[in-house]
Amino acid sequence: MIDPQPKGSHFIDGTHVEDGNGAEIPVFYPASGARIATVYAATDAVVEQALASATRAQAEWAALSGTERGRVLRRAADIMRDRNRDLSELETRDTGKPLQETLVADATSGADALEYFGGLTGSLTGDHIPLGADFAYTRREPLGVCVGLGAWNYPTQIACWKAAPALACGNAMIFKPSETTPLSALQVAEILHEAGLPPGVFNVVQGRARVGSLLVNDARVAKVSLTGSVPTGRKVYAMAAVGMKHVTMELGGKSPLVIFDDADLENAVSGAIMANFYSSGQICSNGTRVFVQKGIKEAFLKRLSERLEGVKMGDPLDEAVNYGPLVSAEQLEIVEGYIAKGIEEGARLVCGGKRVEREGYYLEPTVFADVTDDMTIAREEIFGPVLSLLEFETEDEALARANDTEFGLSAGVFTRDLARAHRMIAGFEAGTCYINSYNDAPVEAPFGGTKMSGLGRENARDAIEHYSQKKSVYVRMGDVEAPF
Ligand code: TXE
Repeated sequence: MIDPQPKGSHFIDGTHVEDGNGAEIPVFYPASGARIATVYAATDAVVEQALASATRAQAEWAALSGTERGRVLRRAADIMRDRNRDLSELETRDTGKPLQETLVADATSGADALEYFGGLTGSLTGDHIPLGADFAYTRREPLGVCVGLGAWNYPTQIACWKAAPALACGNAMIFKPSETTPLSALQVAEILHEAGLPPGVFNVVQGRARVGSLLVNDARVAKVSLTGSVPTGRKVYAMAAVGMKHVTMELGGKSPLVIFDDADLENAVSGAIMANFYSSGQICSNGTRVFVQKGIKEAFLKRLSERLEGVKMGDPLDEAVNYGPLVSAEQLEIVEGYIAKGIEEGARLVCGGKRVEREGYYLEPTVFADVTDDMTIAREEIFGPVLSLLEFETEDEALARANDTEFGLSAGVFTRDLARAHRMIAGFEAGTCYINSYNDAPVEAPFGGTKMSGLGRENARDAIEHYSQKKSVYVRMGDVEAPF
C-alpha cells in the first residue's frame, strides 16, 4: 500500500521537495471526509526551482535519440502496470472513485499512453521535400518546457496523457495537479525516474490557480495543456496568448446521446449508464443530454430505472462497490444546486436526487425526464450523476437540438440503421463521437473537443503535432542568383 502522505509535496529535479511556507492543501478521502494527507502549494522559490530544472533538463533530454527516450517511457509503462493495484488504491483514496473502476481505467490508461508514445518516439521525423536540383527538409523539434494543468477526475490518466507525448517529443514538463487530487501525479514522477528519466524532465508542483498562472506566464514556458472547466480555459488561453504560447485545451461539455427507436434497448441503456454514472458522473465527455425517440421512451425509462437498482454504493475501496461518492463537499453542493434547479424549472424527477445518509460525499444517481432544451440542467455542465432525458421525434430534429449548445466535446448515437448512424456522426458538432457505445477513450484515437470544449487533441499521433514543431530548411545545391 502506498502511504497517501507523500514524502514531499513537489517532485523537482528527480527528487521530492518540501517547503512548508506554501499554503496548506488538505487532502480528503471523499468516502468518509477524513483527512488523509497534507501538501503545500508551491512558493515562488519552488516554482522557480521547477522552471530552472526543467529548462536545463530539456536540452539534455532532447539530445537523446528517439529510441532512447522511448525506452524510458516504455519501462515506466511496465512499472505502472506492475503497481496497478497500489496506484489504483491511492487513486481511489484521492478521488473517491470505486476501486472497481480505478483498477481498469486510471493507471492502466496512463500506462497505455506511456507505452504508445514510447513506441512512437523512434519514428518522429521530419520530411524530405524534393525541389528539382534543390531540396528542402523539415526537422521535427520539441517546443521546450511544457506546463500541464490537471483536473481532479482522472489525476493519473491526465498526468500521463500530457507527459507521454510531451516527453516523447523531447520536451520537459512541469505538471500541476488539481489541488483537490494532488497525490497520484507524484507517483507518476517517481515511476518515470525509476524508469531512467533524467532529473528535471518531469516535475510536479502543487498549488491552486496562483501557481498555475505563475507557470503559464513564465517566459521559459512554450506550451500549456489544460484539462479543466471552460472559465479556467478562457483565462489560461488568454494568459498563454500574451506570450504566443501553444495550447491544448480539454474543457467541459454538455454532450448529446441520441437513442433511436430501432436501437438495441439493453445496449442503449448501458450506454446511457456509462455516459452518466461512471465515476459518479464526473467525466467531461459524458452524454448528459439523453435524447430518446418517442416510441422507445417509456420502455427506455423503465429499463433504466430497473438497471439503476444494480447500483452498489459503499466504500469505494471494496471491489464489489460500483458507485462512489463525489470528489468533494463543494462538488456535492454544486450538483445538489443543479438538481434543485431542475425540479424548480419543471423537470420530472424519476429517481435519485438526494444526498445519501452516510458519511462522505454521496449523491444518489439521478434521472430527470420531461427535460426541455431551455432548462438549466440541459444547458450547463453539472459534472455529477445527473441524467437529463429529452424526447424527440425526427432525425433532423434530434441533430439540430443535439448541436444547440456552446459545447462540442462528445456525441453518441444508438441505432441499428447504419446509414443513419453515419449521417448523425457527420452532422454532430463534436470532437469525439460514438456509434452504439459511449465514453471509450483508447490512446490510439485522438480525443478532444470543438466549440467551447477546447482545442487541440490528446492521444494518437495527433498529440505529436501539439508537442512538436517543424523547422523548414531550404538547401540550394547550386549557385545563388541575385539581381545585383
Ligand atoms: O477545474 P478548474 P476543477 C469542470 C467541471 C468542474 C469544474 C471545476 O465542470 O465542476 O471544471 O473543476 C488550474 N491559472 N471539470 O476545479 O477550476 C486548477 O488549479 C492557471 C471539467 O478541477 O478548471 C486545476 O489544476 N491554472 C474537467 C486546473 O486548472 C488554473 C474535469 C483545472 O481547474 C487557474 C474536471 C488559473 N487562473 C472538472 N484556475 C474536464 N474537462 O475533464 C484554475 N487553474
